[in-house]
Amino acid sequence: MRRLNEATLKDLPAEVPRPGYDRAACTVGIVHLGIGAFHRAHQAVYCDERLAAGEHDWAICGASLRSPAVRDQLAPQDGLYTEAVSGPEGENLRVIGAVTEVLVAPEDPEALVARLAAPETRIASLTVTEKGYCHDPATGALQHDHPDIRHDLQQPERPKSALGLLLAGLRRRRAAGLAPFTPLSCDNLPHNGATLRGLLLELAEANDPALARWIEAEVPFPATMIDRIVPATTDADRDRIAARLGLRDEGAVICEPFLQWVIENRFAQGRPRWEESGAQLVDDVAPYEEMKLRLLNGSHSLLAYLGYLCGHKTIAATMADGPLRRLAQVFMDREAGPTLSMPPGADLEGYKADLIARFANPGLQHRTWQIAMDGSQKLPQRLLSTARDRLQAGAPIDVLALALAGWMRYTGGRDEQGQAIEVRDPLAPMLAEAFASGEGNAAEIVAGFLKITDVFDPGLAGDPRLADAVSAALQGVLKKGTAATVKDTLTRLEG
Ligand code: CS2
Repeated sequence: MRRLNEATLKDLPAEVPRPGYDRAACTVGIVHLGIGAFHRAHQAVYCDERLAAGEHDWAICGASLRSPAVRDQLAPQDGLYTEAVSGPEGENLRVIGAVTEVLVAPEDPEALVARLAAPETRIASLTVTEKGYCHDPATGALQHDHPDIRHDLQQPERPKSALGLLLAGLRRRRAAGLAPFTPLSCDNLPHNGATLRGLLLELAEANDPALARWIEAEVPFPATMIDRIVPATTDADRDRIAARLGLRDEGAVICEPFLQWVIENRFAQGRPRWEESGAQLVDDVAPYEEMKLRLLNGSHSLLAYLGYLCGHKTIAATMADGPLRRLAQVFMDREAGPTLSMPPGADLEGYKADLIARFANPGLQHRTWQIAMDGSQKLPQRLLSTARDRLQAGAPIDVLALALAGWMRYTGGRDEQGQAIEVRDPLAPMLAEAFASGEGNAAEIVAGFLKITDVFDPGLAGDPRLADAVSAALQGVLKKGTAATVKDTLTRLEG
């Protein structure tokens, strides 16, 4: 079957929308680090609309920091790919044209640094996931002993990490007398703009203090809250889409209808008019981000670990399991919701109801295994900050404790049938060791996990209320199994 590309665009079925603008006349204004499915289904969709509206100087150069896979998918397609919006009523396809170039950093770091330093580049955005920041998730400090950071300190002109790449681009702009680009973190981290700023300054301080002073004075780091559920695309998805397009698309992305982007309005050299495509430009992103991290991502992690252990492959299947669906609701109503300082005018009840419906979306095959990945990097902001606030208020944490017990049981590496779990996490060996060394004793296992300072700060780790609640939940999971413990917890909390 022929590939989707500029030459075959005209052969698409008439009902599939496609870029109606002259892509060849567009120039790159944004370099995006981490061109995975999420970026292609989120920021690139907003940019596609702005290009269509005539803002021609905001096309995207996407960069992969590790594998050439996305470049190999998109290069033969001239950067074109399908956004497949999948909901209860079916799937709508649309071809996106905002990505006009894809680079692979490890193949040619110089090409990427040069792109970052080009005068037309005014924004450098990132979706590199939590672990891509090379920081300690519990404290937020830069990991100076991270192999990529060590490399970037020695070879700042041929960087590997996202931080090193941004710094190299900024260094070259400063040397050339150019204004900086605006670094725009689009990852699920608390205070993502300030976090990125702190880490970049720490890295700059280590080998170029004058650059650090320039960044402090000249570079804004707006915070963002990003939201759209975008599961990894499968071969079955690609085959289904090819059958509808009549063209093969190796770069297609599958996503839900929901789309939200809240951005702090602080840019060094302008930005596309994203607000005309539905983005919210605000002065303070923090309440939006907290609401999303604690309710959406917190529930997601809870459902992923407990759902996986109950034998469910996807979040939709987990939501079809009555007690687990109920537990997500109780988690939001009783434990996470009350800790939030809500954004102005937000409707908490409506937001939670929408989340339940979004998780249950039968059009998405979002694997529990995918969300379970990198828990050590995710849980501090998704569950542990909530637990800290609850404990400070003297409030109970039964559901949070059960979610943490599920994570510990999962990262132990065997499911309830004794089958190996492929645990993906930068700390996987440490987590497996904490589980194994407890020798089946819940309190010992929990004590082993609480010693992992990358995840648990000393205040939380030393709070006996946390240790006791998680030990009690884990005891249930180990003795009775996850499904029975979920039911017992609900009975205890709700009668
Ligand atoms: C998910 C997120 O994989 C995960 O950990 O919780 O990717 C989630 O789907 C997005 O943040 C939704 O905006």
